[in-house]
Amino acid sequence: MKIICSEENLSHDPKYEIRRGRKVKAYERAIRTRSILSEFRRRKFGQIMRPDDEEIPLLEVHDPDYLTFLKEIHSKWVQEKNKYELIPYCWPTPSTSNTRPKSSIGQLGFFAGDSDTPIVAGTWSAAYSAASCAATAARQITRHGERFAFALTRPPGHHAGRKTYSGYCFLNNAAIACSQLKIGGLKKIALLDIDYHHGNGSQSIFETRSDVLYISIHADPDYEYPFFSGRSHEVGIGRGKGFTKNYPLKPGSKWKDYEKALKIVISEIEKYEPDALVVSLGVDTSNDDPLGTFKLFPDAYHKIGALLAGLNLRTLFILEGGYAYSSLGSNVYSLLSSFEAQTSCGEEKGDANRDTWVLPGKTI
Ligand code: OKP
Ligand code: ZN
Repeated sequence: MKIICSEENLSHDPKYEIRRGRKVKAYERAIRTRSILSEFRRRKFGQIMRPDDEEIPLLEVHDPDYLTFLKEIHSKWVQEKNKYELIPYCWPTPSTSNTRPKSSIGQLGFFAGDSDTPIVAGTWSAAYSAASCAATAARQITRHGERFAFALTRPPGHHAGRKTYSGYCFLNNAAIACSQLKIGGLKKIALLDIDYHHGNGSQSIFETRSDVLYISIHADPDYEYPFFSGRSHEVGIGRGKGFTKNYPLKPGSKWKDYEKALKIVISEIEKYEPDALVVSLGVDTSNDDPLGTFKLFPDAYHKIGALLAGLNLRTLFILEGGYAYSSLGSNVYSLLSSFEAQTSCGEEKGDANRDTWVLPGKTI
């Protein structure tokens, strides 16, 4: 399997966040990439490649003013003589105006959905490179005859909306992959989100459209982030009605509950008859994840890979969450390797390149 990853992702490595009133180490850190790559290396899994430098369909997914904000906010912050990470603390509410303030600290509240997503000097280049990995992975499918690929994207993307950053996400990598697949000539895409958290950004980007089916299994927003999105009655808007589907599960859900939802979701995808599947792949559903409460054990990821393989669709895996650094790599590996072993989509490619695991230049 082709793995698309850029070392630029390491330049986004925030220090802290607040959890229930306490300052803790940030969860979404560069160590996540190392955890995954070192497991792949150990297993001699996949061929790693850097993103190409072709254009990314950023404007298909994001607002131009938001992109300019993301690109420039850190240098503005430094010009204003600030030294530390950018964390918002004040938001517009339904009873205030929603005018974009001039100062950078004010603008954070204008564009941010939460206070857990610090911006650092390298955030833009990391987010841009992740988006580029997602677009490159899509082109591997539409142009280079690959049947599946894994974009090792960080920062993740599924909480990023058209003009909102939130939940550790800045650019919506999965949505960018969907757009790139469409540019490449595919007509209908199923976007399956199996991260522990609901992909509110992805849903908001696609909820008015019928050419991308957004379907998600996640923790019930009554109890978990993002709290204001992901309920089962959210089914899409206008022409998109029926093309958003949400399967919230109670906190503490076990494999049996998860499997039931996954089987339903898989049959929904079959019914849609998409030209490709994009998987927002979060493994924060793992029993040992510090942010999740689901009780999935390592064998679950093997089973999920096999169930997805049964769809026999061209499939793009985009990394989202997963914060148990010691099991993160092996859970991602289990899912992808079991998918690859069991999909009959792409069989003709065989094992020819199995043993080559090369990253040109610097090793990550
Ligand atoms: C991102 B992804 C409290 C921890 C919760 C928000 C969760 C973001 C999850 N500081 N922060 O979907 O894995
Ligand atoms: Zn998550």
